[in-house]
Amino acid sequence: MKFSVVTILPELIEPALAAGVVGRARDAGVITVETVNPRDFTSDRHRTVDDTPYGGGPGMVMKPEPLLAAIASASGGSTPEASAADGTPTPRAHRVLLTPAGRPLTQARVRELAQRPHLVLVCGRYEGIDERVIELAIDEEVSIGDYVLSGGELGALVVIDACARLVPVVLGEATSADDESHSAGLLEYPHYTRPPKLVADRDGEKVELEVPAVLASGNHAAIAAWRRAQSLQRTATRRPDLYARHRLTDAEKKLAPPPLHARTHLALVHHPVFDRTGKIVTTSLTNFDIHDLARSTMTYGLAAYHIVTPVTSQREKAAHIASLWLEDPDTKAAARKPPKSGSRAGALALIRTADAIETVVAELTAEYGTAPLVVATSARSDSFPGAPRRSPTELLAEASLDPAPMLLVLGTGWGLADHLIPSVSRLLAPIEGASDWNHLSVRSAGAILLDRLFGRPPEER
Ligand code: 4HQ
Repeated sequence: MKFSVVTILPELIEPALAAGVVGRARDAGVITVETVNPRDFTSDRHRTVDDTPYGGGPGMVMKPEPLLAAIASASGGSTPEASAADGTPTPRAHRVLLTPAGRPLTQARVRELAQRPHLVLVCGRYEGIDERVIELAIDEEVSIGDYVLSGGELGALVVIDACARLVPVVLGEATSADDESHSAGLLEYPHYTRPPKLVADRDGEKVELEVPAVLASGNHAAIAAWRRAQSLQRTATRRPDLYARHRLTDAEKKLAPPPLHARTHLALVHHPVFDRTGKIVTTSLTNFDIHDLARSTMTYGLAAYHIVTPVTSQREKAAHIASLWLEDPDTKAAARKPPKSGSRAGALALIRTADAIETVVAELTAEYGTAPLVVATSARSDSFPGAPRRSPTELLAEASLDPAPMLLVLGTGWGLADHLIPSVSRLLAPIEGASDWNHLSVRSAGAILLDRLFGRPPEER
Protein backbone atom coordinates (compact mmCIF):
# COMPACT_ATOMS: atom_id res chain seq x y z
CA MET A 1 0.00 0.00 0.00
CA LYS A 2 1.25 3.45 -0.92
CA PHE A 3 0.71 6.71 0.96
CA SER A 4 1.53 10.11 -0.54
CA VAL A 5 1.34 13.00 1.88
CA VAL A 6 0.88 16.44 0.39
CA THR A 7 2.34 18.86 2.94
CA ILE A 8 4.41 22.01 3.25
CA LEU A 9 5.99 20.47 6.39
CA PRO A 10 7.39 17.10 5.22
CA GLU A 11 9.73 17.04 8.22
CA LEU A 12 6.70 16.35 10.44
CA ILE A 13 5.89 13.14 8.59
CA GLU A 14 9.12 11.19 8.13
CA PRO A 15 10.38 10.76 11.75
CA ALA A 16 6.96 9.70 13.02
CA LEU A 17 6.94 6.71 10.69
CA ALA A 18 10.48 5.46 11.23
CA ALA A 19 9.97 3.13 14.21
CA GLY A 20 7.62 0.49 15.51
CA VAL A 21 5.19 -1.61 13.53
CA VAL A 22 4.84 1.00 10.76
CA GLY A 23 8.62 1.49 10.51
CA ARG A 24 9.15 -2.26 10.07
CA ALA A 25 6.37 -2.44 7.48
CA ARG A 26 8.17 0.29 5.52
CA ASP A 27 11.55 -1.46 5.82
CA ALA A 28 9.93 -4.64 4.54
CA GLY A 29 8.43 -2.74 1.62
CA VAL A 30 4.87 -3.67 2.61
CA ILE A 31 3.92 0.01 2.69
CA THR A 32 5.62 3.02 1.14
CA VAL A 33 5.29 6.63 2.25
CA GLU A 34 6.36 9.67 0.23
CA THR A 35 5.83 13.38 0.77
CA VAL A 36 5.04 15.94 -1.90
CA ASN A 37 5.59 19.62 -1.08
CA PRO A 38 3.35 22.23 -2.73
CA ARG A 39 6.25 24.68 -2.35
CA ASP A 40 8.07 22.70 -5.05
CA PHE A 41 5.22 23.61 -7.39
CA THR A 42 5.50 27.40 -7.04
CA SER A 43 7.14 29.66 -9.59
CA ASP A 44 7.66 32.93 -7.68
CA ARG A 45 10.87 33.91 -5.97
CA HIS A 46 9.36 33.48 -2.45
CA ARG A 47 7.81 30.08 -3.22
CA THR A 48 4.46 31.39 -1.93
CA VAL A 49 1.83 28.81 -0.95
CA ASP A 50 -0.67 31.06 0.89
CA ASP A 51 -2.69 34.17 0.23
CA THR A 52 -5.20 36.45 2.03
CA PRO A 53 -8.83 35.31 2.23
CA TYR A 54 -11.48 36.88 0.02
CA GLY A 55 -14.08 38.54 2.24
CA GLY A 56 -11.49 39.38 4.85
CA GLY A 57 -11.01 37.80 8.24
CA PRO A 58 -7.99 36.52 10.12
CA GLY A 59 -5.21 34.31 8.82
CA MET A 60 -4.24 33.06 5.42
CA VAL A 61 -5.59 30.48 2.99
CA MET A 62 -3.58 27.97 0.96
CA LYS A 63 -3.64 29.16 -2.63
CA PRO A 64 -4.99 26.71 -5.20
CA GLU A 65 -2.34 26.43 -7.95
CA PRO A 66 0.64 24.93 -6.07
CA LEU A 67 -1.67 22.65 -4.09
CA LEU A 68 -3.47 21.39 -7.22
CA ALA A 69 -0.14 20.72 -8.92
CA ALA A 70 1.18 18.87 -5.85
CA ILE A 71 -1.95 16.71 -5.58
CA ALA A 72 -1.79 15.88 -9.30
CA SER A 73 1.87 14.95 -9.01
CA ALA A 74 1.25 12.85 -5.88
CA SER A 75 -1.67 11.08 -7.55
CA GLY A 76 0.48 10.02 -10.48
CA GLY A 77 -1.10 12.28 -13.07
CA SER A 78 -4.36 14.16 -13.26
CA THR A 79 -6.30 11.64 -15.33
CA PRO A 80 -8.54 9.06 -13.67
CA GLU A 81 -6.95 6.16 -15.54
CA ALA A 82 -3.23 6.82 -15.43
CA SER A 83 -1.41 3.93 -17.01
CA ALA A 84 1.64 2.07 -15.91
CA ALA A 85 4.64 1.86 -18.23
CA ASP A 86 3.41 -1.42 -19.75
CA GLY A 87 0.03 0.14 -20.54
CA THR A 88 -2.04 -1.58 -17.83
CA PRO A 89 -4.46 0.96 -16.29
CA THR A 90 -3.83 1.53 -12.59
CA PRO A 91 -6.72 2.62 -10.39
CA ARG A 92 -6.46 6.32 -9.61
CA ALA A 93 -5.18 7.28 -6.19
CA HIS A 94 -7.83 8.07 -3.59
CA ARG A 95 -7.41 11.69 -2.52
CA VAL A 96 -8.25 12.47 1.11
CA LEU A 97 -8.27 15.91 2.73
CA LEU A 98 -7.74 16.07 6.48
CA THR A 99 -10.17 18.61 7.97
CA PRO A 100 -12.33 18.95 11.08
CA ALA A 101 -15.26 19.34 8.66
CA GLY A 102 -14.73 15.83 7.26
CA ARG A 103 -16.42 12.55 8.01
CA PRO A 104 -15.26 11.26 11.40
CA LEU A 105 -12.62 8.54 11.11
CA THR A 106 -13.79 5.22 12.56
CA GLN A 107 -12.34 1.73 12.44
CA ALA A 108 -14.95 0.90 9.78
CA ARG A 109 -13.70 3.80 7.61
CA VAL A 110 -10.10 2.77 8.24
CA ARG A 111 -10.93 -0.73 6.96
CA GLU A 112 -12.36 0.79 3.78
CA LEU A 113 -9.41 3.16 3.28
CA ALA A 114 -6.96 0.29 3.82
CA GLN A 115 -8.44 -1.45 0.76
CA ARG A 116 -7.05 1.29 -1.49
CA PRO A 117 -3.69 0.65 -3.13
CA HIS A 118 -2.77 4.36 -3.06
CA LEU A 119 -3.95 7.08 -0.67
CA VAL A 120 -3.04 10.73 -1.23
CA LEU A 121 -3.39 12.54 2.11
CA VAL A 122 -3.71 16.28 1.68
CA CYS A 123 -2.71 18.42 4.67
CA GLY A 124 -3.85 22.01 4.97
CA ARG A 125 -2.08 24.62 7.03
CA TYR A 126 -3.15 28.17 8.01
CA GLU A 127 -6.95 28.65 8.06
CA GLY A 128 -7.46 25.98 5.42
CA ILE A 129 -7.41 25.54 1.67
CA ASP A 130 -9.21 27.27 -1.21
CA GLU A 131 -12.60 25.55 -1.52
CA ARG A 132 -12.15 25.01 -5.29
CA VAL A 133 -9.27 22.60 -4.63
CA ILE A 134 -11.75 20.38 -2.77
CA GLU A 135 -14.17 20.56 -5.67
CA LEU A 136 -11.48 19.73 -8.23
CA ALA A 137 -9.08 17.35 -6.58
CA ILE A 138 -10.43 15.79 -3.36
CA ASP A 139 -12.44 12.54 -3.25
CA GLU A 140 -13.20 12.52 0.43
CA GLU A 141 -12.82 14.73 3.51
CA VAL A 142 -11.86 13.03 6.77
CA SER A 143 -11.67 14.32 10.35
CA ILE A 144 -9.72 12.53 13.07
CA GLY A 145 -11.78 14.12 15.85
CA ASP A 146 -13.63 17.12 17.15
CA TYR A 147 -10.70 19.34 18.05
CA VAL A 148 -8.60 21.75 16.05
CA LEU A 149 -5.04 20.95 15.04
CA SER A 150 -2.59 23.41 13.55
CA GLY A 151 -2.48 21.39 10.34
CA GLY A 152 -3.58 18.14 8.76
CA GLU A 153 -0.20 16.36 9.17
CA LEU A 154 -1.02 14.67 12.48
CA GLY A 155 -4.29 13.53 10.94
CA ALA A 156 -2.44 12.04 7.97
CA LEU A 157 -0.14 10.18 10.36
CA VAL A 158 -3.15 8.80 12.20
CA VAL A 159 -4.66 7.55 8.93
CA ILE A 160 -1.36 5.97 7.85
CA ASP A 161 -0.82 4.22 11.18
CA ALA A 162 -4.38 2.90 11.41
CA CYS A 163 -4.39 1.68 7.78
CA ALA A 164 -0.89 0.19 7.85
CA ARG A 165 -1.66 -2.18 10.71
CA LEU A 166 -4.50 -3.63 8.66
CA VAL A 167 -2.31 -4.40 5.66
CA PRO A 168 -1.71 -8.17 5.65
CA VAL A 169 1.63 -9.24 7.22
CA VAL A 170 2.12 -5.90 8.99
CA LEU A 171 0.66 -7.34 12.16
CA GLY A 172 0.58 -11.00 13.11
CA GLU A 173 -2.47 -12.90 11.88
CA ALA A 174 -3.94 -13.52 15.33
CA THR A 175 -4.02 -9.86 16.29
CA SER A 176 -5.72 -8.65 13.14
CA ALA A 177 -8.33 -11.44 13.23
CA ASP A 178 -9.02 -10.44 16.82
CA ASP A 179 -9.55 -6.89 15.65
CA GLU A 180 -12.25 -7.86 13.17
CA SER A 181 -14.68 -10.12 14.98
CA HIS A 182 -13.77 -10.84 18.57
CA SER A 183 -13.95 -7.45 20.22
CA ALA A 184 -15.72 -5.55 17.43
CA GLY A 185 -17.59 -2.52 18.70
CA LEU A 186 -16.57 -3.01 22.33
CA LEU A 187 -13.72 -1.64 24.41
CA GLU A 188 -10.92 -4.02 25.29
CA TYR A 189 -10.75 -5.96 28.54
CA PRO A 190 -7.94 -5.00 30.96
CA HIS A 191 -4.51 -6.62 30.46
CA TYR A 192 -2.06 -7.87 33.10
CA THR A 193 1.42 -9.33 33.15
CA ARG A 194 3.89 -10.27 35.88
CA PRO A 195 4.43 -9.70 38.78
CA PRO A 196 1.26 -11.26 40.25
CA LYS A 197 1.42 -8.85 43.17
CA LEU A 198 2.60 -5.34 42.32
CA VAL A 199 3.87 -3.40 45.31
CA ALA A 200 3.74 0.30 44.56
CA ASP A 201 3.23 3.75 45.95
CA ARG A 202 -0.06 5.57 45.52
CA ASP A 203 0.00 9.17 46.78
CA GLY A 204 2.62 8.33 49.37
CA GLU A 205 0.79 5.23 50.55
CA LYS A 206 2.08 1.69 49.96
CA VAL A 207 -0.38 -0.47 48.04
CA GLU A 208 -0.39 -4.04 46.70
CA LEU A 209 -2.24 -4.58 43.44
CA GLU A 210 -3.01 -8.16 42.51
CA VAL A 211 -3.79 -9.69 39.15
CA PRO A 212 -7.44 -10.94 39.09
CA ALA A 213 -7.30 -14.57 40.23
CA VAL A 214 -9.30 -15.94 37.30
CA LEU A 215 -6.51 -14.99 34.86
CA ALA A 216 -4.06 -17.30 36.63
CA SER A 217 -6.62 -20.10 37.02
CA GLY A 218 -5.76 -21.86 33.78
CA ASN A 219 -9.52 -22.19 33.14
CA HIS A 220 -9.75 -20.90 29.59
CA ALA A 221 -13.55 -20.78 29.46
CA ALA A 222 -13.67 -18.81 32.73
CA ILE A 223 -10.98 -16.42 31.46
CA ALA A 224 -12.85 -15.81 28.21
CA ALA A 225 -16.10 -15.18 30.11
CA TRP A 226 -14.38 -12.79 32.53
CA ARG A 227 -12.78 -10.83 29.69
CA ARG A 228 -16.04 -10.58 27.79
CA ALA A 229 -17.86 -9.36 30.91
CA GLN A 230 -15.12 -6.77 31.52
CA SER A 231 -15.39 -5.56 27.93
CA LEU A 232 -19.14 -5.20 28.19
CA GLN A 233 -19.00 -3.47 31.55
CA ARG A 234 -16.30 -1.01 30.48
CA THR A 235 -18.10 -0.20 27.29
CA ALA A 236 -21.38 0.38 29.11
CA THR A 237 -19.87 2.77 31.65
CA ARG A 238 -17.25 4.55 29.54
CA ARG A 239 -18.89 4.55 26.12
CA PRO A 240 -22.68 4.31 26.49
CA ASP A 241 -22.90 5.41 22.82
CA LEU A 242 -21.00 2.31 21.65
CA TYR A 243 -22.83 0.08 24.09
CA ALA A 244 -26.24 1.24 22.83
CA ARG A 245 -25.28 0.13 19.31
CA HIS A 246 -23.98 -3.25 20.45
CA ARG A 247 -26.28 -6.23 19.97
CA LEU A 248 -25.76 -8.72 22.79
CA THR A 249 -25.04 -12.28 21.68
CA ASP A 250 -26.76 -15.14 23.52
CA ALA A 251 -23.50 -15.87 25.35
CA GLU A 252 -23.25 -12.24 26.41
CA LYS A 253 -26.83 -12.22 27.66
CA LYS A 254 -25.92 -15.06 30.01
CA LEU A 255 -23.04 -13.00 31.40
CA ALA A 256 -25.34 -10.09 32.18
CA PRO A 257 -26.75 -9.84 35.69
CA PRO A 258 -30.54 -9.87 36.28
CA PRO A 259 -32.36 -6.77 35.03
CA LEU A 260 -31.60 -3.67 37.05
CA HIS A 261 -35.19 -2.84 37.97
CA ALA A 262 -35.58 -6.20 39.72
CA ARG A 263 -32.62 -5.44 42.01
CA THR A 264 -33.44 -1.76 42.54
CA HIS A 265 -34.79 -0.66 45.91
CA LEU A 266 -36.47 2.62 46.68
CA ALA A 267 -36.01 4.30 50.06
CA LEU A 268 -38.15 7.15 51.36
CA VAL A 269 -36.13 8.89 54.06
CA HIS A 270 -37.81 10.77 56.94
CA HIS A 271 -34.56 11.37 58.79
CA PRO A 272 -32.04 13.00 58.45
CA VAL A 273 -33.69 15.63 56.27
CA PHE A 274 -33.73 19.43 56.25
CA ASP A 275 -36.66 21.60 57.19
CA ARG A 276 -37.41 24.90 55.43
CA THR A 277 -34.81 26.69 57.61
CA GLY A 278 -32.03 24.17 56.95
CA LYS A 279 -32.35 22.47 60.34
CA ILE A 280 -32.04 18.65 60.57
CA VAL A 281 -35.44 17.18 61.39
CA THR A 282 -37.50 14.00 61.27
CA THR A 283 -40.61 14.31 59.14
CA SER A 284 -43.89 12.49 59.71
CA LEU A 285 -45.18 9.70 57.51
CA THR A 286 -47.74 10.63 54.95
CA ASN A 287 -50.34 8.19 53.76
CA PHE A 288 -50.10 9.37 50.15
CA ASP A 289 -46.34 8.90 49.96
CA ILE A 290 -46.60 5.36 51.23
CA HIS A 291 -49.36 4.41 48.82
CA ASP A 292 -48.27 6.23 45.72
CA LEU A 293 -44.61 5.27 45.85
CA ALA A 294 -45.62 1.66 46.56
CA ARG A 295 -47.73 1.75 43.40
CA SER A 296 -44.80 3.17 41.44
CA THR A 297 -42.50 0.52 42.94
CA MET A 298 -44.79 -2.21 41.66
CA THR A 299 -45.47 -0.61 38.31
CA TYR A 300 -41.78 -0.30 37.47
CA GLY A 301 -40.94 -3.77 38.78
CA LEU A 302 -38.63 -2.77 41.64
CA ALA A 303 -37.57 -5.21 44.35
CA ALA A 304 -38.86 -3.28 47.37
CA TYR A 305 -39.81 0.05 48.88
CA HIS A 306 -38.21 0.98 52.21
CA ILE A 307 -39.77 3.53 54.53
CA VAL A 308 -37.01 4.93 56.68
CA THR A 309 -37.70 6.63 60.01
CA PRO A 310 -36.02 6.37 63.41
CA VAL A 311 -39.37 6.74 65.20
CA THR A 312 -40.60 3.27 66.19
CA SER A 313 -44.28 4.20 66.32
CA GLN A 314 -43.99 5.66 62.82
CA ARG A 315 -42.48 2.44 61.48
CA GLU A 316 -45.36 0.52 63.08
CA LYS A 317 -47.82 2.87 61.47
CA ALA A 318 -46.12 2.41 58.09
CA ALA A 319 -46.23 -1.37 58.47
CA HIS A 320 -49.94 -1.13 59.33
CA ILE A 321 -50.75 1.01 56.27
CA ALA A 322 -48.70 -1.36 54.14
CA SER A 323 -50.51 -4.41 55.48
CA LEU A 324 -53.90 -2.86 54.74
CA TRP A 325 -52.80 -2.05 51.23
CA LEU A 326 -51.22 -5.44 50.71
CA GLU A 327 -54.50 -7.05 51.85
CA ASP A 328 -56.24 -5.63 48.82
CA PRO A 329 -56.80 -8.68 46.56
CA ASP A 330 -55.37 -7.07 43.43
CA THR A 331 -52.29 -5.78 45.20
CA LYS A 332 -51.83 -9.15 46.85
CA ALA A 333 -51.76 -11.02 43.59
CA ALA A 334 -49.13 -8.74 42.12
CA ALA A 335 -46.97 -8.31 45.22
CA ARG A 336 -46.73 -12.02 46.04
CA LYS A 337 -45.28 -12.95 42.71
CA PRO A 338 -41.93 -14.58 43.44
CA PRO A 339 -38.99 -12.36 42.59
CA LYS A 340 -37.91 -12.90 39.00
CA SER A 341 -34.25 -13.34 39.80
CA GLY A 342 -31.49 -12.32 42.15
CA SER A 343 -30.40 -13.80 45.42
CA ARG A 344 -33.49 -12.79 47.35
CA ALA A 345 -35.09 -15.85 48.84
CA GLY A 346 -38.87 -16.07 48.86
CA ALA A 347 -41.29 -13.22 48.49
CA LEU A 348 -40.16 -10.39 50.70
CA ALA A 349 -42.78 -7.81 51.40
CA LEU A 350 -42.80 -5.05 48.85
CA ILE A 351 -43.00 -2.41 51.58
CA ARG A 352 -40.36 -2.62 54.26
CA THR A 353 -39.41 -0.36 57.15
CA ALA A 354 -36.03 0.59 58.59
CA ASP A 355 -34.74 2.91 61.31
CA ALA A 356 -31.96 4.40 59.17
CA ILE A 357 -30.63 4.38 55.63
CA GLU A 358 -27.50 2.59 56.86
CA THR A 359 -29.74 -0.25 58.05
CA VAL A 360 -31.19 -0.62 54.55
CA VAL A 361 -27.67 -0.65 53.10
CA ALA A 362 -26.65 -3.38 55.56
CA GLU A 363 -29.76 -5.44 54.76
CA LEU A 364 -29.18 -5.26 51.03
CA THR A 365 -25.49 -6.07 51.44
CA ALA A 366 -26.48 -9.20 53.35
CA GLU A 367 -29.23 -10.19 50.90
CA TYR A 368 -27.25 -9.75 47.70
CA GLY A 369 -23.78 -10.49 49.00
CA THR A 370 -22.50 -7.14 47.73
CA ALA A 371 -23.09 -3.56 48.83
CA PRO A 372 -25.71 -1.59 46.90
CA LEU A 373 -24.91 1.35 44.68
CA VAL A 374 -26.55 4.12 46.73
CA VAL A 375 -28.00 6.84 44.52
CA ALA A 376 -29.43 10.02 46.00
CA THR A 377 -31.91 12.29 44.36
CA SER A 378 -32.15 15.95 45.13
CA ALA A 379 -33.90 19.03 43.87
CA ARG A 380 -30.74 20.95 44.74
CA SER A 381 -27.83 20.49 42.37
CA ASP A 382 -25.27 21.41 45.07
CA SER A 383 -26.09 18.60 47.48
CA PHE A 384 -23.81 15.56 47.94
CA PRO A 385 -20.78 17.48 46.60
CA GLY A 386 -18.61 14.35 46.76
CA ALA A 387 -20.88 12.12 44.67
CA PRO A 388 -20.46 12.00 40.89
CA ARG A 389 -23.46 13.36 38.96
CA ARG A 390 -25.34 10.98 36.68
CA SER A 391 -28.09 11.38 34.15
CA PRO A 392 -30.60 8.51 34.14
CA THR A 393 -28.95 7.14 30.96
CA GLU A 394 -25.48 7.26 32.49
CA LEU A 395 -26.70 5.60 35.66
CA LEU A 396 -28.35 2.82 33.68
CA ALA A 397 -25.20 2.18 31.67
CA GLU A 398 -23.14 2.06 34.83
CA ALA A 399 -25.43 -0.06 36.99
CA SER A 400 -27.00 -2.49 34.51
CA LEU A 401 -23.92 -4.69 34.07
CA ASP A 402 -22.71 -4.50 37.64
CA PRO A 403 -24.50 -7.27 39.58
CA ALA A 404 -24.78 -5.13 42.73
CA PRO A 405 -28.24 -3.99 43.87
CA MET A 406 -29.15 -0.33 43.54
CA LEU A 407 -30.74 1.80 46.23
CA LEU A 408 -32.51 4.97 45.14
CA VAL A 409 -32.84 7.37 48.04
CA LEU A 410 -35.61 9.95 48.11
CA GLY A 411 -35.79 12.63 50.79
CA THR A 412 -38.88 14.10 52.43
CA GLY A 413 -39.21 17.61 53.86
CA TRP A 414 -36.73 20.04 52.25
CA GLY A 415 -34.47 17.24 51.07
CA LEU A 416 -31.85 14.78 52.28
CA ALA A 417 -29.34 16.03 54.86
CA ASP A 418 -26.49 15.13 52.52
CA HIS A 419 -23.57 15.43 54.96
CA LEU A 420 -25.20 12.86 57.26
CA ILE A 421 -25.62 10.17 54.57
CA PRO A 422 -22.08 9.07 53.68
CA SER A 423 -23.13 5.87 51.89
CA VAL A 424 -24.43 7.87 48.91
CA SER A 425 -22.06 7.41 45.98
CA ARG A 426 -24.01 8.85 43.03
CA LEU A 427 -26.33 11.80 42.58
CA LEU A 428 -29.05 11.94 39.98
CA ALA A 429 -29.47 15.30 38.33
CA PRO A 430 -32.51 17.16 39.65
CA ILE A 431 -35.76 16.88 37.75
CA GLU A 432 -36.43 20.23 36.18
CA GLY A 433 -39.47 21.62 34.46
CA ALA A 434 -39.77 24.61 32.20
CA SER A 435 -40.21 27.06 35.07
CA ASP A 436 -37.87 28.06 37.90
CA TRP A 437 -40.37 26.90 40.49
CA ASN A 438 -39.11 23.44 41.43
CA HIS A 439 -41.25 21.93 44.17
CA LEU A 440 -42.47 18.52 43.02
CA SER A 441 -43.87 16.28 45.72
CA VAL A 442 -41.54 13.41 46.54
CA ARG A 443 -44.01 10.92 45.07
CA SER A 444 -44.15 12.83 41.78
CA ALA A 445 -40.37 13.17 41.60
CA GLY A 446 -40.03 9.46 42.43
CA ALA A 447 -42.47 8.45 39.70
CA ILE A 448 -40.79 10.63 37.07
CA LEU A 449 -37.41 9.25 38.03
CA LEU A 450 -38.57 5.64 37.80
CA ASP A 451 -40.09 6.33 34.42
CA ARG A 452 -36.84 7.87 33.16
CA LEU A 453 -34.89 4.87 34.41
CA PHE A 454 -37.20 1.97 33.71
CA GLY A 455 -40.20 3.24 31.75
CA ARG A 456 -40.64 1.94 28.26
CA PRO A 457 -40.84 4.91 25.90
CA PRO A 458 -44.20 5.06 24.04
CA GLU A 459 -42.47 4.53 20.68
CA GLU A 460 -41.11 1.15 21.83
CA ARG A 461 -44.48 -0.30 22.81
N1 4HQ B 1 -7.08 20.40 11.03
N2 4HQ B 1 -9.00 16.13 11.69
C1 4HQ B 1 -6.90 22.79 10.39
C2 4HQ B 1 -7.69 19.52 11.91
C3 4HQ B 1 -8.07 18.13 11.56
C4 4HQ B 1 -8.89 17.28 12.34
C5 4HQ B 1 -6.61 20.02 9.71
C6 4HQ B 1 -6.85 21.75 11.47
C7 4HQ B 1 -6.63 21.11 8.69
C8 4HQ B 1 -6.24 23.44 8.18
N3 4HQ B 1 -7.73 17.43 10.49
N4 4HQ B 1 -6.24 22.40 9.20
N5 4HQ B 1 -9.48 17.56 13.49
O1 4HQ B 1 -7.99 19.92 13.02
O2 4HQ B 1 -8.30 16.21 10.56
